[in-house]
Amino acid sequence: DTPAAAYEPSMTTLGEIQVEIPGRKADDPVITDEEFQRGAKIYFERCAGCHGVLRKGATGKPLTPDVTRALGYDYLQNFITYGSPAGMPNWGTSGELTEADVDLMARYILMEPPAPPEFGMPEMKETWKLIVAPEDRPKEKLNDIDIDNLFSVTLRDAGQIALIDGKTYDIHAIIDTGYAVHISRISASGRYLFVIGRDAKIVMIDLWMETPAAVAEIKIGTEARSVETSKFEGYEDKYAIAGAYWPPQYVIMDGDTLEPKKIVSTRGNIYDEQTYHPEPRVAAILASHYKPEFIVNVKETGKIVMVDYTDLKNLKTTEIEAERFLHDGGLDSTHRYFITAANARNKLVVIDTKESKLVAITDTGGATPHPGRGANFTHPEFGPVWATSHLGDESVALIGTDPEGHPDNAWKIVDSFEALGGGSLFIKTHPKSNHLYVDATLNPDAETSASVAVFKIDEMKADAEPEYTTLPIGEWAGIAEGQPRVVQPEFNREGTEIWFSVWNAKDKESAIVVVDDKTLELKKVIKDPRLITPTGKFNVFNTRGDVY
Ligand code: DHE
Repeated sequence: DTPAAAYEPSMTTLGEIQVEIPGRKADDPVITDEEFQRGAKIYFERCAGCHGVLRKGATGKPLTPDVTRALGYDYLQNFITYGSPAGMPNWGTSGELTEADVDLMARYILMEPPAPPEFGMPEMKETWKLIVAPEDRPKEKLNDIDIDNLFSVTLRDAGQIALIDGKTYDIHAIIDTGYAVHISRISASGRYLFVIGRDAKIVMIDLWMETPAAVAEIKIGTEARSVETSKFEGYEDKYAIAGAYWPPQYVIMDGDTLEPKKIVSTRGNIYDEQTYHPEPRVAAILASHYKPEFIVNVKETGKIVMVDYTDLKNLKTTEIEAERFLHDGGLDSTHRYFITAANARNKLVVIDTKESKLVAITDTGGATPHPGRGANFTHPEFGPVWATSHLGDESVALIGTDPEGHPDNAWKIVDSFEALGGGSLFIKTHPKSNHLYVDATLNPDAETSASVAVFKIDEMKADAEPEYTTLPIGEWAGIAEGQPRVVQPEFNREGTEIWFSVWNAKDKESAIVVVDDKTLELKKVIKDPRLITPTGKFNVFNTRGDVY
């Protein structure tokens, strides 16, 4: 029962395709039914995230048959095998796909992409399970876990999360969630944890139970990445929202039960060209602290939609023209401004969540900004800034975020400097920390991808490139086998320790490495056979309060 099983391939175009494939006679079928099914599954699991379900392209290039047939089988087979410096993984030489699968995929993408089915209210209702009704849940917290200092750790390939104690490092629970779990978000009260998998399954976990466990679940599509809950005063824990890659839509659900209330399609016209796009995927979603609104990034059409959740029947949305390929982002330290990356356009977009208006669109000067939620700190000379690192190069860019105190710097890139190398996914600091941490997870060099750069904030200067210390996190983890990558720094509740995932292959040992923020010394290596492929870590307090 894989998510790809939902994809009903359409075989109608097969007879029309003329492509020369080495080793095949002209009248051999290009692909068999069985191969097509397998190709659809591999495409969903490995390729759709970047190239889109309909292969129209986003982070990755378009792969519609007009493009792929012009490139031809040999080119595609080579490209899938060896990858490219622009970010295409080397699926063949890394061993992640066999030679036979590379051959299959090169043939598969010559075909018309199968249009996966829609997923509306009947389908959602069918998958919705209220496991424990609100009236049957605990009336008070039944465990002695310090919930605010709990970490929800994604165990990506196990389809689970681990709840790890921020003080004792004990694993309180391992909970089954969706396929290729992506992120966790926490309700405003801190009681409910929402986890979403790539298969668009959301699992809602009650942290008050004696042993925290799932109380509701639902599937909101066939592919998704984002989930969030209402945070505005008076609406705490009232609604949850999730955004799907397929079908392109967002869904507002009851915050207590996950009952779907309202589905809104994001299909529409691209903001600048004003031409129709059939697959505008929903990327990051944040909850406004200033208004009863959700902030929804719509990737391919380049729009940020402010969704007012006070009246779902007469839904008011404000559609902001931003930039194409919106991906991830976070709030500034005052929580008033939302700063988000239009990654394939090398831009940051700034939204004022108090006025629900565009403030600025700024070029970062780097290639493919990828901030996660970003990092807020006060630069000694530039004042309050928000930082992003980049997937496509080694640079870190700082954008001024204080229009009142430092108007000349506001929404401008005030500084840019080098960290370890390209392939960075996440950057992090904490209001109590003097350190800025930058990973290099996808860097091709094994040592670099297993290390983290740390900058001292109080030593940063306007006219000098800051120096950094390299922490050999992977080495500290003491893992003998595989090529573990270090990913996503996350602080504990007090802001005294920072946690890193050491992300290895599914069948190899992984770990979480905890570093003392003051001394930059190793504090703890958390290892457990159940910690399979840890990626994201979400501290309950920092996540619900947007502390980063
Ligand atoms: Fe993510 C956040 C999409 C690959 C780990 N990822 C996000 C968000 C989006 C997204 C839209 C923002 C959610 C929000 O804030 O509401 N990620 C995608 C992709 O489309 C992409 C590029 C390819 C794919 O097929 O999924 C992708 N992401 C990855 C990974 O390879 C990572 C490292 C491991 C994995 O799980 O697949 C990964 N993504 C994460 C993490 C976050 C995230 C840990 C949350 C960061 C945070 O601090 O909030």
